[in-house]
Amino acid sequence: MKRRKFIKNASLSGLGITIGGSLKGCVETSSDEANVNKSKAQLPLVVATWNVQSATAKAWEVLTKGGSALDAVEQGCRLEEANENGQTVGKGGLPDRDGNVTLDACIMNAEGNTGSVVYLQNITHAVSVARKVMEDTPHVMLAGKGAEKFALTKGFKKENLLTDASKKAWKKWAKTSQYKPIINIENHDTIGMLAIDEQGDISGACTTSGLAYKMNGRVGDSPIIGAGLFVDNEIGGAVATGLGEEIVKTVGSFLIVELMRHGKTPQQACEEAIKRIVQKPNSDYKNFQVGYIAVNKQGEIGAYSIHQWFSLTAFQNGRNQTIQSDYFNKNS
Ligand code: SD4
Repeated sequence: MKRRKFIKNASLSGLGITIGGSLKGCVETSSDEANVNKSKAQLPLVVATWNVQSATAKAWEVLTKGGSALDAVEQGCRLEEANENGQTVGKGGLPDRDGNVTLDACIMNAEGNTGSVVYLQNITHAVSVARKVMEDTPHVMLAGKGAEKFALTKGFKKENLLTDASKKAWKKWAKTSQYKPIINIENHDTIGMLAIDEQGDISGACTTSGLAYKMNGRVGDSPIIGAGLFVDNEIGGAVATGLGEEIVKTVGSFLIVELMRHGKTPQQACEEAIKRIVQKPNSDYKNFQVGYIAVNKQGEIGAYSIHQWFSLTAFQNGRNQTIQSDYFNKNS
């Protein structure tokens, strides 16, 4: 006879994060099923920064059709890049202070290969250009005009990425031109995504238009391997969002993967990486946001940010859920 018991979704309950309403329910399962869950059932999985359920659904579709983690993260990120309403990624991204939309993106596969583009203009799907850099060139990073030229030779379409809405926002900002590189704490669409496929292989991707109204030429963490993204297929992966300068200075994603290598859970590793930022002498952390998500090879997920309102979306065990991350600055 089946012994019925109620368990919480193991990996999400292990997060130590504030679980949103939709996650409060329990999963009904038999003990046999529960045992399967322990060893295997967390795979495949996809997890991404912010509330990007359409993107995680796309990646999940790829994974459940037997697709690779690499294809899943690329396809998931492309969805956000094409979404003109998202103003920190791809088409519709807010421009730099001179009105140029410039994209940063990277991708990393289970073999430890990587490709990235920085300061890419006029091409919506920066993540796919990054993949082409990885697969079709002997290099890991292409920048600016060179990256654009390369993309055009690979058949990418040249497009104006500055939408009317973003142009209007930029014109409004330009009236005062106050440059405060302060990340909007509550809501973002810069997407960092990690996936583990049915084979257990891990890949990740990250794509963004960077800080709104940044200095012309500024590049953030998102295309920098080790900062915005890092994957080690033996251990796990991590991705970052928030104020890129702080992520670069602490090599955050690499740090998280190394901490997991040395025995930390994804949650503990994300918390340690955030502490490295906030505990620096004279850290101005009260005025900026950084958030990390991580997965390990066992399919456990972690997430942590400096301030409240960082969210992550996880598609696992057939459920696509956005949850608030736990955070450091609880007294603010
Ligand atoms: C950057 N980390 O360029 C990116 C910005 C970001 O949500 O994550 N925005 O610094």
